[in-house]
Amino acid sequence: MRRRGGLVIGVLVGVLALAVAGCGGGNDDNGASAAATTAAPATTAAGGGGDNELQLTAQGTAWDTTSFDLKSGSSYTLEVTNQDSIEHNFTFAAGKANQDVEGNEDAKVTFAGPAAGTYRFFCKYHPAVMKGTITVT
Ligand SMILES: [Cu+2]
Repeated sequence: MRRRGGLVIGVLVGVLALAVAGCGGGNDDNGASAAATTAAPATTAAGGGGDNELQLTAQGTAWDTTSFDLKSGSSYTLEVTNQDSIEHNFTFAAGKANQDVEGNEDAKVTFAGPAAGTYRFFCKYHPAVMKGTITVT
């Protein structure tokens, strides 16, 4: 009985270890080449193709960039870097973007340029001070 219980626990621990490893938390660079069936969201912005890469950084409860120019109908991937310890958010309603970014983390959000016009973006947690303008042509 006792041995069998130990074995079950051992198996469970093994499964948990696999699950944790599967989440890929960070920078373990073991050269596992064959196993990757899912496309890893690479931290390097090397993805080829049509997406336009944009960058936005939050620091001191402020954005480092307060204006973006987009083309209507083009696809964009915005990487939001949060250098604060508190959570921020990128909301761009016309692009249906609403992305939280935990403290000291970054997140990517994709959206398409809406119809030509001038729009607002902001952090929904600090909209009074973290806001900017998106101009679409
Ligand atoms: Cu904020």
